[in-house]
Amino acid sequence: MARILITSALPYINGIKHLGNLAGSMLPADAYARFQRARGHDTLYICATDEHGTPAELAAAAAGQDVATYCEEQHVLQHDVGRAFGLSWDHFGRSSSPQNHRLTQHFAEVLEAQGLIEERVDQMVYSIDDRRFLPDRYIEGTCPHCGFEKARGDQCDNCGNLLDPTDLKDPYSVISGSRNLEVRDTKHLYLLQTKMADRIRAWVDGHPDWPTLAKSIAYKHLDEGLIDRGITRDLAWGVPVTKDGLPRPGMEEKVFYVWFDAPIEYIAATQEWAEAAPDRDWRSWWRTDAGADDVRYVQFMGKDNVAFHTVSFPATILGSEEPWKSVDMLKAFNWLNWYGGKFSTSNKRGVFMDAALDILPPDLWRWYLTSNSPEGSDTAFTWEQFASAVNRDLADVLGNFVNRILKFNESKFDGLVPEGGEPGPLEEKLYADVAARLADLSEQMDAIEIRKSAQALRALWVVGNEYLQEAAPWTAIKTDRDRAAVIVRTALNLAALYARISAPFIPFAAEKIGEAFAQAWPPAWPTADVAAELSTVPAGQAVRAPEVLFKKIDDDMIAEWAARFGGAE
Ligand code: B3M
Ligand code: ZN
Repeated sequence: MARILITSALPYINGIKHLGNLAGSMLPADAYARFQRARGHDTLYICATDEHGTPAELAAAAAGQDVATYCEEQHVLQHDVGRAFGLSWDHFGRSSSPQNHRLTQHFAEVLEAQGLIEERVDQMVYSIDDRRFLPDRYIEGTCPHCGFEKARGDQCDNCGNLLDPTDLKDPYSVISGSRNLEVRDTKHLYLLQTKMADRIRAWVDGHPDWPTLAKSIAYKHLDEGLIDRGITRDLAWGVPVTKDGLPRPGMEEKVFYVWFDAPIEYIAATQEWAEAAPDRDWRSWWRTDAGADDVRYVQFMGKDNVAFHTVSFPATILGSEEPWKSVDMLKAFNWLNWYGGKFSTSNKRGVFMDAALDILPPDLWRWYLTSNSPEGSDTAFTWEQFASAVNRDLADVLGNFVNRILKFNESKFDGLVPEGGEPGPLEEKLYADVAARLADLSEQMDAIEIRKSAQALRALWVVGNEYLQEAAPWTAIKTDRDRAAVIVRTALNLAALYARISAPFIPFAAEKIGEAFAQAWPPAWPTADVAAELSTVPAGQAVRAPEVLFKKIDDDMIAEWAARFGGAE
């Protein structure tokens, strides 16, 4: 039994996330976690809301709430909608937790002791009209690298370069639009990443098995040369800056930069998880001096978060010289776009997690978003593709197979798994087909190839339909009841197997199918002995067809949703 630690990028607190966020981090992480648990591995899937920074403060102000109350409410909303999507987090924490405050302050103090943090008098952009220093994200301007005119103070979304706000040309305040900005002196802490460049490169070199997307982003930043990063901000909401456990003189009004504390929350959230029950040990997951050496740590994130996880966060943990576990496999995703443009909260473009569940069950979205995972390149959501994934894969292939065999069994064998007969050549061929495709599915899941895994799963569903078509129990029943019994028994067992192997992707429908066959739940992943796996539902057992598993999507529904959510223009 292996131990597998999984984290997905922490959803930011300012509102329910859209389907693109889900597709590029939490959903694939969940499918992977479910798969590894089914295989019997000791699996811990940790996520949390990322709650600090200016966007949280401003969103709270816009909602007319104080920021702590706002975050508390939004955390519950995100938690609940995530659960409703079937996200099987072992813990969904909060970066504003006391654990994260303590750990963030600990890292800063240790890094300073290692000579990797220093105080610098900094020039920060002050907005005279807004009467405040402007944090990175609230300054936009022209990117010095590529000329993009809406580059943010922390990063250019066009060329991906990390930025400092003072790098921007022709900057303006995002809050007021004012260009009445001036640069003022203010003292901040800097993380000396320049001193860490060689170590971080050596560490990245040690991970040749990362997907190209993750490696190329990491090396791009290393090749361009790391810069020292300011890790404090002039804000009230966040982790206060300390020295020796007390407010740091001269920095009483400052907090750590949200990107400094957010990844630390992966660890702190594990502490939150551990503190909720006596038999849980966070150290064995995160400290290599306490057993974490044999943990395989897998991170899931969108490509815009890769730099922070391959440069900034490693600088924090490696720089501490303490025995922390670092990531083994970094799975990065491209964008899921909305009809070629971006999802946009402010312009109400695209579908958000809560609205998605208002109109359709979670499995339909889960299937579309995994079978069309933005892995190799950006992917565009369209209602037509979505309907096709639902209708052709779920309804016509899986749903049809399960429904057909259960209904046939009800009408011909009174809903009891039929007895009699011996498997023949068609069954032998089926075992071989299923074994080969099951091996493929397991291999793709292990490799975290989400699209290929979905394809392999679909191929397994197709095998069942082909088997039924060829074996034709409706013909056999007229002349040879024993032969019909073998076919029906085999097909029923195949449906039960589908429940088990489909659970990582479509856990709700899978469980419904599993219930029809009284399968132990959550299910164990099948072994390679397919003949044995296809005789676990014994003759004589009563099985009952579930309600319609997947309702089809028709053109009227698409027209209605296209009007409601925007789309092709
Ligand atoms: N919250 C994602 C974002 O808002 C960010 C991920 C943090 S992972 C430690 O872009
Ligand atoms: Zn740029």
